[in-house]
Amino acid sequence: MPAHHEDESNLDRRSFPEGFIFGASSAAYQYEGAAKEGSKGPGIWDDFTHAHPEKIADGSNGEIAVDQYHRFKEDVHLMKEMGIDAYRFSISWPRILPNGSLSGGINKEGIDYYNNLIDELQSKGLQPFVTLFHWDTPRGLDEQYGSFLSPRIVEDFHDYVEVCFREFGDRVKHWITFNEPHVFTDKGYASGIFAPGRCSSWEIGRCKTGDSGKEPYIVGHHILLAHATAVDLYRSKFQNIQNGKIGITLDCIWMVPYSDSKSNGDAAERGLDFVFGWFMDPLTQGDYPFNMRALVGDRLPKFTEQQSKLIKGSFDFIGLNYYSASYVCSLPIDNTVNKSYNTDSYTIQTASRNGIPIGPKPGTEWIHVYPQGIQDLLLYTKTKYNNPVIYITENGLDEKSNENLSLKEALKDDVRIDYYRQHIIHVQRAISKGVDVRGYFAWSLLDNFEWGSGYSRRYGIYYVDYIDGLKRYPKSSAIWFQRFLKK
Ligand code: BGP
Repeated sequence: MPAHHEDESNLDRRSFPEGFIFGASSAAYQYEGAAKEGSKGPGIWDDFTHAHPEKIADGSNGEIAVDQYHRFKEDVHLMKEMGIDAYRFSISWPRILPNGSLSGGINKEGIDYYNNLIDELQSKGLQPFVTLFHWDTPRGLDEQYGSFLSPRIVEDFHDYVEVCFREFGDRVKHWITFNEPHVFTDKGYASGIFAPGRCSSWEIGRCKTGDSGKEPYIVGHHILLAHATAVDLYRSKFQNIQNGKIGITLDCIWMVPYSDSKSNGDAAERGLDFVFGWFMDPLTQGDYPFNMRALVGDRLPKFTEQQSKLIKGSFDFIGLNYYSASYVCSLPIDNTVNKSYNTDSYTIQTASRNGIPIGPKPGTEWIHVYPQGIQDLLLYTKTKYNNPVIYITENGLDEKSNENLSLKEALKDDVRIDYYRQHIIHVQRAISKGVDVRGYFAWSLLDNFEWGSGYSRRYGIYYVDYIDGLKRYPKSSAIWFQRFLKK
């Protein structure tokens, strides 16, 4: 029987069930660099950062990032030093299939890179948790048919993941098909602030290329179909032999009704449906949430009976990325507003109530610290979605990059320690209330390229010196994790 200590002073890994995994997370475009090396093909983030430097806070890109492509051995060494059990990284689709589909050939150098990384992890006793898609769509597929806007993406994703299962599945026992389809679709196809930067002209991204009222739902639909097809392939051809598990990572901030009124309570439910239920409902029940079907109407694609069957139950585990929480208010239905994913739920989020923030904001942009939210989201998922196996695949806090700080000052991240400690306690409480959480991954191992903010914000447990040769240094949080994990 695992011991469940409620007392924080006893907090260490022994407070968690045996076999519980602690790890750190990353993503290919944010870490690897070597964007034009190793015969990698171009991806939409390579294009977007070059075409729209104004959309990245410091005008930078991930061309070099933190150069994990060349430094993975050193980084695996840091993971070992920190004492984690697992590393979550993503495979860059255009590094495996340079033009996105099998017709362009399989890139042997890409296969070699991930083989070497996986072998290095294994030789140090670390488990790889592999995300197959963390937002870097191959340019070739975008050019050919609009990538995720077309159902043709399903077949190309199928072919790509088959290569991955075949090449790496003997050692990879946890696969994640997609990272955060909600953020990818919302920011890439509704507000247009992330690649591929599509939106209607009135949206914040001010693009004229897309349709913020339709495209996010089409993209979300094709992601679900691609996901379910990948899971079906894994289950029918690989799982018996390779004995791994497969799931998907979803994001959700926790949503607290602004007041006790029924309308704000309903608004919080709707808010959760539009972010989380959008994917969780099809995955568990085979169709979109009622709220979405009612409010989006004909703009929401429909599943055929066969598709619905394929999607329902297409996961062994759910990955959850949790960072923060928000108050939610109801907005009156207004048929004169421009139709957009961003207005369809008739809710508005606000970080404070009567001038009091929902939680402190020690980081830079949007993270209000609300650790109770991770527990609430876990309990909500257990109750509403029939107690799935869950991994927390991301949780973390950023700080502003400040080149005026001395290295010693920059390494002192007590605020991050506090964040991790409080969230880990709430994960533990959720477990003691019966939520089937099997692991916790911190975002992020290293400071890295952040999608909209470049190198101006730092999420790392290890500091990266961008001025002096990308040297890595342990922050106080690395030492804290080390003690927590080794105690
Ligand atoms: C998640 C992504 C990560 C990482 C993190 C920090 O949405 O999966 O890749 O970027 O968020 O996000 P942000 O820069 O929005 O604070």
